[in-house]
Amino acid sequence: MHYPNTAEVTVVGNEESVQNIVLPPIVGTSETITYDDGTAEALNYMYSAGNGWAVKMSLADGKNRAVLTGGYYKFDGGDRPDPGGTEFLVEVYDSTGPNGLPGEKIAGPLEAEAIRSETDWTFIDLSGEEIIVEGDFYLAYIQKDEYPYTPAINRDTSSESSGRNYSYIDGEWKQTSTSDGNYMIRAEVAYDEAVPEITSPLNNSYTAENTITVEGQANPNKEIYLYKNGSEVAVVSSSEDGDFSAEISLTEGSNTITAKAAQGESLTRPSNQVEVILDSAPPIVSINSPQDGEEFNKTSVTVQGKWRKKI
Ligand SMILES: [Ca+2]
Repeated sequence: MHYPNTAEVTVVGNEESVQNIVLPPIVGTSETITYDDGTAEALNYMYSAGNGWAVKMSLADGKNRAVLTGGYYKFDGGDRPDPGGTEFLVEVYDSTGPNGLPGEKIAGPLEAEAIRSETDWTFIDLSGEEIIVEGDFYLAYIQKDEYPYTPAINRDTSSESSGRNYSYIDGEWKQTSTSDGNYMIRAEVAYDEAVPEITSPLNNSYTAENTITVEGQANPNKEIYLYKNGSEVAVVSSSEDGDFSAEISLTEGSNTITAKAAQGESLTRPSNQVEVILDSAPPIVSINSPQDGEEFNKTSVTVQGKWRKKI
């Protein structure tokens, strides 16, 4: 697993250009998120292309961000369906749908090739795709071709249902019956510990102040680069505890703030993205009730009015 890196390459017409780009390795840990027991007792396939299944993946305790570096899929090695096929699509969704269902598609459809085997898993290398997952996410198997020209995904029915299995039929995600067991899809993630995290302000904050203090966590004693709407606006150092803090001036409207840390001669991936909306125009308030000069013989009164922003 590596950090992304960019380099300028000069290309001369009609000549082959070769340039090696050094990718510093990720400092962190890797994990394969697994909810099946590794042995298949059943299989499934859909009749229509475009349908499929997904497993809801949760990051390790205390982790809220990771790079999805690969997916493992277990396809059946038998002759169902006949003749079957090997092409399928990989898709990744976040969990922002209703009740935590798949929401936004983070990646895909990515073309993939299934190994149909009684023993071997199909590993899809996603490390070049820069798929960042934040919290729960779904790794999906989408059927590229219709029955019977498709591989069959295996199910582990000998262990208890994880409650994390979902079907995608005619554009709709639904949790599968617990009797389906566990669809055999696993996710390989890397926790890139060098990437800073912005802890304050919270995403989608509103302010009327022209400057804001951005606070976060990073590795100790690192240079932290802060960006506003894609432009570098501050460089600060993290403390021995890894804390950092920077004053940033805001522009009217939306300010998208991210941070990167120095990592060798390069920079890390960007941190979580925090949007701060500067709304410095005072609201205009008009009171409809009570009327001016109106008198009451009670100790409380309901005031009704409207406020609107100047545009
Ligand atoms: Ca099993």
